[in-house]
Amino acid sequence: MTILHKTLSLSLLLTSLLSANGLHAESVATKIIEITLGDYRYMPANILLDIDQAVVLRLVNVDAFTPHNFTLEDASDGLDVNVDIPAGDSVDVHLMPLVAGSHVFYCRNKLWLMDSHRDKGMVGALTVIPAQQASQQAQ
Ligand SMILES: [Cu+2]
Repeated sequence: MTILHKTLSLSLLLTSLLSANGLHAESVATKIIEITLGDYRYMPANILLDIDQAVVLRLVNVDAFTPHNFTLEDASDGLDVNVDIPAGDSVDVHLMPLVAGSHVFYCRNKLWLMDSHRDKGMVGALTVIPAQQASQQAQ
């Protein structure tokens, strides 16, 4: 293959990549995952995130009187969250998962002399999928 051919195919490749990006601009926008908090549960309780993909967790507390919380402790890979969600309110949490792996999240609320919300079942798992697995999933 001559240099001219190589340059030409490279520029064609770039053009098609750029136009593909243009077409998919909407889907590349930050993904929003809605998690409902209520009745001492997270729904869904198992969250899958793609590595290096910014995401918004929209935490919606549907309980009328009970405040909840979302705690995820892993400062090493940018997943360090501790937010309170008042009854009937919602909070957006922006995450950028940088390391593949699985993490537990839970509600740290507890009334005096009562079981903690975590003990009542308010716990879930957030799993960050490596890039290779994520692209296989998309196919
Ligand atoms: Cu709670």
